Parts: sequence; C-alpha cells; structure tokens
Amino acid sequence: MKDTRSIDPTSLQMLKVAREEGLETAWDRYLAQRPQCGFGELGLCCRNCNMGPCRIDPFGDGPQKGVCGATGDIVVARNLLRMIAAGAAAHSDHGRDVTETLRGVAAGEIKDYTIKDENKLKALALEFGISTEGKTVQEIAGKLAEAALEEFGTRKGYLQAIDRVPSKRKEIWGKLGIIPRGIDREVVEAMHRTHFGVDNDPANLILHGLRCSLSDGWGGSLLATELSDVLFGTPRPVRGRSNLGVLSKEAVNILVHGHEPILSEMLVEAAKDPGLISAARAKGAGGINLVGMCCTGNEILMRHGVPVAGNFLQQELAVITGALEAVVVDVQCIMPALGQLAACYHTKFISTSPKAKFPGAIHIPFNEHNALETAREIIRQAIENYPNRDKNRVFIPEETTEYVAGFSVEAILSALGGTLTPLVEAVKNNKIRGIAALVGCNNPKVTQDYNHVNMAKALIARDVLVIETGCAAIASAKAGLLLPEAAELAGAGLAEVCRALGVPPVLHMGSCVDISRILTVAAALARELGVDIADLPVAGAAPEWMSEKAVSIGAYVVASGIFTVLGTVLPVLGSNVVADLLTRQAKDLVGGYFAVETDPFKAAELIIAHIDAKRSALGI
Ligand code: BF8
Repeated sequence: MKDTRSIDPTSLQMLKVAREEGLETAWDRYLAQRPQCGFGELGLCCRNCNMGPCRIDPFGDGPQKGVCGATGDIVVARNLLRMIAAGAAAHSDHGRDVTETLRGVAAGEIKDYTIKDENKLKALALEFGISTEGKTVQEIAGKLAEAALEEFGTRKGYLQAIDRVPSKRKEIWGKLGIIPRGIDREVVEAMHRTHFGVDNDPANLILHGLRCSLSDGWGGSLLATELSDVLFGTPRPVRGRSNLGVLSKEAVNILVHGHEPILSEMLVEAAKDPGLISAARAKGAGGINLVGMCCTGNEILMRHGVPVAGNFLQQELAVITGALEAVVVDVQCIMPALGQLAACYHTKFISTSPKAKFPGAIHIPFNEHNALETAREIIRQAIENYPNRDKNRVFIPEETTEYVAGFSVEAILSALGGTLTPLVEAVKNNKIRGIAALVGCNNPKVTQDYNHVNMAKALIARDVLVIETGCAAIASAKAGLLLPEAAELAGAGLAEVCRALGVPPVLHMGSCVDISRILTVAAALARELGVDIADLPVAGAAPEWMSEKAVSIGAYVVASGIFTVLGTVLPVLGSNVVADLLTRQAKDLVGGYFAVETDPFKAAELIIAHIDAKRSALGI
C-alpha cells in the first residue's frame, strides 16, 4: 500500500527505517491521538477559569453555556484570541532578542557580532526619525535599537512601521480601532480580555485579535527581520542544497534547529574555525558539516547558502539517520520527543535558551555575550561525539536538491533594476497574473509537502508568481521549485519574466518572521499603483499550518487586506458567528478574509479567482 504520510522520498525512506527500528515519530503519535477531541477541534472547550473546564455541546443536546454563562461563540472567540496572542508573543520575543543584541553591539558590550549592513541601518534610522548626520555607525545603531525597543511598550500610540502602508489602510485600521499601539501591550491586553469576566463580545474579541496580530506582522516580526539584516547582512540570491541527503557519511554532522539567527549565525562562524576542523579530522572525520532545519535553517540558508536538511516533520527523521553528532536548538517548533529519540542513538540533543529546556537535552546556555565561545564549545562536543557514531546504524538518504534562495526585498529590487516598476508592468500586461504568498508549517494531518508543492506548481503554471517563507519554502527547495530552471513549469508569461531576470518562479523570502518582507513588498506595490493593499491581485495561503504563530500570521495578513486560504481548519467551527466573521464579514471590514480549502488544487483555483477579480476591479 502506498505510504501517504509524505511525498518526500527521503521522509518515506526514513519512516521505513523508523518502523524497522521500532521508533515512533509524530505520525505515529498523531495516529494514537485519533479520533482527536471534537470539542477541541471546534474550539468549544474552555479552561480559562477553575469553575470549568467547560465544553459546549455542538449538537445542541448538552450544555449550551459554560458555568459562567459563556456561549459557544464567546468560548471560540476567546480561544482564537489566545492562539493569536501566543503566536504574536513568539515572533515578537524573537524580535526583542535581536533588538537587544543590536543594542549590546552598539554599546560595545557584545563583541562577537558586528553590523553587517550599514546602508540598511541608516535607512531604518531615517524611518524611525533618527538623524544620521555626524553620527558613527555605533551611535546610529544605539539610537535605532533604543527606538526599536520602544516599539514593544510604546506610548506614542502606534507602531512606526505602519507608516509603510498606504493611507487608506491606516484609515481602515483607525476606523476599526485596531491600529497596534505597542507590541507587548496588545499581547497583554489579549490575555486580559480573555481572563474570566472581561471581554465577552465575539466581534470585539476578534477585532482585538487582528490588532494583536498586526503588532506581530508590522512590529515584532518586522523588527526581527530588519534588525537581523542589519546585524547579519541582508540576504542576496545564493545557491545551496536541501533535504536529508545533505548529511555527510564522513563529516561531523551538526543540525541547528529553531528560530533565532543569533545562535545559528555564530555556529556558522565557529564551524569555519581551522582549529575545530583539524580537531574533527583528528577524530577521523572528514570535517564539520553544519546543516539547518526549519526557520533557523532558513535564516542561514538565506544569508550563507548553508544546506537545509528539511522542514518541520523531518526533525525526528534527521536523528533516525544515525548520522547526527548533535542537534542544537534554541526556541520554537522543536519537538519535545527529540530527547528520547536522540537517546536511541549517539546524538547529543543540546538546548541553548533559558526559555526552552527539554527532557533528555544537555543544556549549554548561549547568550549574545558568550556567543562565539559557546558556539565553539557546542561544536567541540559534537566532534568529541563523532567516534561514538555506530556506522552500522547510519542510513542517509541520497536525495538532495539545489535551491536558490535569498530574495529579500532589497534583492528583489536589485533583480528588477532598482524599482518595482518592472514588476508592476509585468502584472499590468498580464505576464504575471498575480502574486501568491505560500507560507507555514508541515502537519501530520496533511501528507508532508503535498499541499505546498502542488499548490505552488498549480499557481506558477497559471502565471502566478509564488513567494514563500518557512517550511513551505523548504518544501519548494526540496521539490526543485526554487531553481531558475523551474521556469519551465511556469506559464508562458511568468516563465518569460523569470528567464529575463534569471530568477525562479518561486521566490524564497526567508523564515516565518520574514513574512514581514512580504508585507513590505505588498505595501510598496500598493503605493506604486496608488491603491490599497486589498486592491492588489495578491493572496496568501498556509497550506499545511500547525502552529499558533501561523494563526497570528494569518490574522495579520488578513487584517492587512489580503485574502488567505488555510489548508488545515482553524478551531472555530463551533461558532457560526466567529466563522462568519473570519470568512465573510472580514471582507467588508478589512478587505482580507479567510477561506479553508484542504485540496491544494482547489485552493489554487480560489486564489486564481480572487486574483482575476482584483485584476478586473483594477481594470487590468
Ligand atoms: O516559524 S513554518 S513549523 S519552523 S511555525 Fe515552525 Fe511552522 Fe516551520 Fe518556523 Ni513557521
């Protein structure tokens, strides 16, 4: 029988090995959970106070209210707001860590990082109203970091980057009262409103959810992206290799997994240390092979072309190759199962963040102040572990696929000759029908990568330029869609543009916080055309999403005016009121709205229909 858990041949091979070795993976645990809790799936379970837990009967036979009197609509709306708040908090705390690092570098307290993109530093300083005249780079960086830290608790009443959006969008947000006032403030208010006995109006709760998510997209995520570019360099197109075949039989393999480039950048640096390379050789290894996974993998593949071993559902499979000397993690999307799994091999599972400890992990605390030395220590431990590898248990799938990544806004502008005008012209003359942003995770509820790859292929074949981040982008890397040669899979118009510019039809724009790059491009395109973001022939999709961060992303993309198709269902179907708000009323309120479509081909059709409607409204 055909194994439908993944379309990735390396995943299928590793799942076979897992079965032979008697090892469980997320797919097995997902099956063991089925049938999953129906109340949870519908969003109808409330645990917000200790009169509960309460659940609302969706069939109308049992209780229709919680102990406090909350209806299903209230419970669903509160639960959704909490998901958004958690997602926004995760992205934004990442943004804070990058901002604190910039502040420390500027103050001379942090020595191991430098400022790699002075032009971007100066441009951002001007955007934040900081004069650069007569100031040193350090001074500008210090002022910018202070201004950025202010964004987390700002009292000026709005976030700086919302000035990037067209005025019509700001008016919409102003009228609805959802202009984000401060990154931390909106998350705190979300938790306050969902505490027992506070906000019990589903629409009011959802509107705050949009505001909270906007503080992520135009705040925390945006700072994470922009200040990472300042510190680590703004990505430019770069070639590399993807999938589990990037692991080496001969070298010390170190997998870096998680999110913040503060750790992964330093590991990239330390892995080049000639002393450590010699130490690896002295242990009989061919060298040091650092590879990435998930979004921290995206950060270093965008900036350095570091090989990426896979996306979310491959983290356990990488360990099962038996070829990993260390899995090094920081925060987010790290399965707690890794500790027990790593113990079945010689693999060291190393946690580094005080915020994220795991059973079975060795904790090596990493912070910006001891960055390089700690990165070296981690690599040393991996090298020491190399002789413990049991060569008889090593199985590395052969498949690797090349990718071209690194399409920051600056790189796209440079490919276009400095302005967005050629892109706008290509859209106007219908060579490019529209743009679709495909983002988000893997989820064992969906055949791994099936939705991502098929949706991307269906869209480019119909001349829709696809831009991607996160695990969606890694799926495309593995499927060969991030290569200029993939233009042959595109429609004639898109293929012509790709060939003229030498770019792939699917552009990798980075990690999940880098969806802020997509917002920036959308805002700039709208300004160029003199319209609102909601008027653009543009759509979003999260075909295999699973995390709360993805819910925050979906909400800020919709609130920014962009139609978004979800490939797995949001836990809101227990409330017609909330489902209607998100899928219908949102269109009138903010221009963007959600649809759910689990079939990638039908989802692509929804996007194409939306793009075509927007084109006709624009008269193009
Ligand atoms: O932030 S796409 S599984 S790795 S949440 Fe996680 Fe989802 Fe991957 Fe990156 Ni984004």
